[in-house]
Amino acid sequence: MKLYHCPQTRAFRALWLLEESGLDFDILPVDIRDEASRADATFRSASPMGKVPALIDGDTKLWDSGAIALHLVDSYPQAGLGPAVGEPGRGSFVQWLMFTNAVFEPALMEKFTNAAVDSSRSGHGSFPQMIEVVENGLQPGPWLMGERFTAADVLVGSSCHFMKLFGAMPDSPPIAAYIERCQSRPAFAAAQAVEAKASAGDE
Ligand SMILES: N[C@@H](CCC(=O)N[C@@H](CS)C(=O)NCC(=O)O)C(=O)O
Repeated sequence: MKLYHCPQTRAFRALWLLEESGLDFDILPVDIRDEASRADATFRSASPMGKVPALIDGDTKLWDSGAIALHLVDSYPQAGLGPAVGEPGRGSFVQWLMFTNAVFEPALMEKFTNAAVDSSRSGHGSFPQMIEVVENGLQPGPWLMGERFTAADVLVGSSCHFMKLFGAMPDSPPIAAYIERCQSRPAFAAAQAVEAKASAGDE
């Protein structure tokens, strides 16, 4: 597998997930802050919107972190990234897997832009609603799927981590503790080490 990656972007999620999986992968660096790099034809054939992360797995090209997560869970069950089709908890897992890109991120954007939303019309509801749902989802915890850490925690956990990093964190002890649990995972640290090397131009 090959991962198009750029440090300090949403590509971190895919990197963390691959580190959790134990699967082999190579990194293809792309600088999304540089138009020439973003316009590269080979990159664009893997990522039509010129965004990262993008993953190439054989003939399959994926260019959204949620899609990448679902693909890894289903194609590599041995990696144990989430319940397989037919296993208990699969439905609830898929719900959480979709939550980041469908609800969390649009709600965070609402917060960043101070946009006034009609929560009954916006698909994501509102920022406070989103936070409440995450807090409830973490009961009883420690992870969204209870005792089992899954790819859904990589997506939601990385969004919580970025929310804190960008100063949009509400006063939420359960989410603060969840971020700390995510950050203490060896795969999270491994992904951060890769990002640090990449930022130093050594990817
Ligand atoms: N829904 C996508 C969003 C990816 C995305 O927006 N990535 C940003 C970096 S955080 C990007 O590549 N932006 C480059 C651009 O659009 O110019 C995912 O989660 O994979």
